[in-house]
Amino acid sequence: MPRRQSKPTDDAQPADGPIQFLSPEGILGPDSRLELPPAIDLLALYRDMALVRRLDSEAIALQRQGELGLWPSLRGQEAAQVGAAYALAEQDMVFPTYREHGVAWCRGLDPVSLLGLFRGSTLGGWNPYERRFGLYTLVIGAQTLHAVGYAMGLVRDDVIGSGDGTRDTAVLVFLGDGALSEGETNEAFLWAAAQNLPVVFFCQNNQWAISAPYSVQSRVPVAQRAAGFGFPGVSVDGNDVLACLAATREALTRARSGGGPTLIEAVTYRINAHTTADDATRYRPSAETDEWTAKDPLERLRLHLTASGEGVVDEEYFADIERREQELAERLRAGCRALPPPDDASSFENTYTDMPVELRRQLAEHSQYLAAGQEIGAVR
Ligand SMILES: Cc1ncc(C[n+]2csc(CCOP(=O)(O)OP(=O)(O)O)c2C)c(N)n1
Repeated sequence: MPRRQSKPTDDAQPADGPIQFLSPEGILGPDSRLELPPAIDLLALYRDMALVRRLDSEAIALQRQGELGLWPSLRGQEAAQVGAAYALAEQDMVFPTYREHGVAWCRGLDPVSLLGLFRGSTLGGWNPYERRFGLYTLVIGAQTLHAVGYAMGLVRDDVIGSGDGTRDTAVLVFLGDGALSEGETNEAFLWAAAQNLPVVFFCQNNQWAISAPYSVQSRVPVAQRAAGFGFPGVSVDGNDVLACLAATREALTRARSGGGPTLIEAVTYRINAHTTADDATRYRPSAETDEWTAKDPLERLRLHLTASGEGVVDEEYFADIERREQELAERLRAGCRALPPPDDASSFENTYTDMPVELRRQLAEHSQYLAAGQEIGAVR
């Protein structure tokens, strides 16, 4: 049977396109559908997007040098991630995929710890409770159910709806457009709606699930799916850090106050290949990439900061960012090479609370095997 190449139907498109405050030309304007929160620190947003971009390019370089096995690049998605992260309260809990390096950065994770999984030196890399940022999930869609389960816990702990901004808690879970085709994600949506859970689903629609475009996965735009489950869906320009921040802040505020779930679609683009192991030129037209490169999230904020005439940035500001980027790059290079080798037993030990007899036997066998290998190595 031929594969159906259906496009989302025209009448299913949002009337005015995704919510946008900051145009690709760097022009800031209102959007009647959403309030722009006051007192947003534009300089901090730009600084973090720039540092996250450098983190990403440095990790790619480390992969090319053989220091990492793989790296999923976030280039092009900095505004979506930094904007969403700036909307979080300290007590909120985040469930990421494997590409949320920008959110991790804003949550204050040690950036070197992001490299461990991709170097093969750890199965996780950080304590999810220290920064309230879960471990990376490679199983597409799995984290949506983890998030919903966690949100059920928040309801039972009675930490929503009190009106106390330092106590009420929400969950922010990240997913890609491809994850919408997983059963888990649809179960998570259904359950979040049925239980009115304090969870915000933040979908970065970067247009591609490896080589599968969104158009072959769905007949309706991402944000419209929420209506079928019975909660709000909103589409924002994912390359506009302000739209991402404002929409996520509104959704998280509603969730914390007991207003239930929201699906945010951040319309963006994955500029690089899916991972460093993938060749995007095999399936993606370069004109499409060029078109999205012109909508770059950093460039539009830079244009705004330099052309607004407000005198908010001078050369020293950019020089300072450049200095910080260099420091970060050195820290990543040295930190990556210093990561300890993997603990041989950890994949056995971290599977069950009480290790079953059979697994214990397998661990003993594995340890013997490794010990024998080390002896051979010693003889040589
Ligand atoms: C359950 C499951 N099925 C398939 C895969 C293989 N896989 C890895 S990434 C990916 C595409 C994911 O696309 P999307 O959800 O849009 O996220 P993106 O990588 O674009 O951020 C697939 C199918 C997987 N990791 N897990």
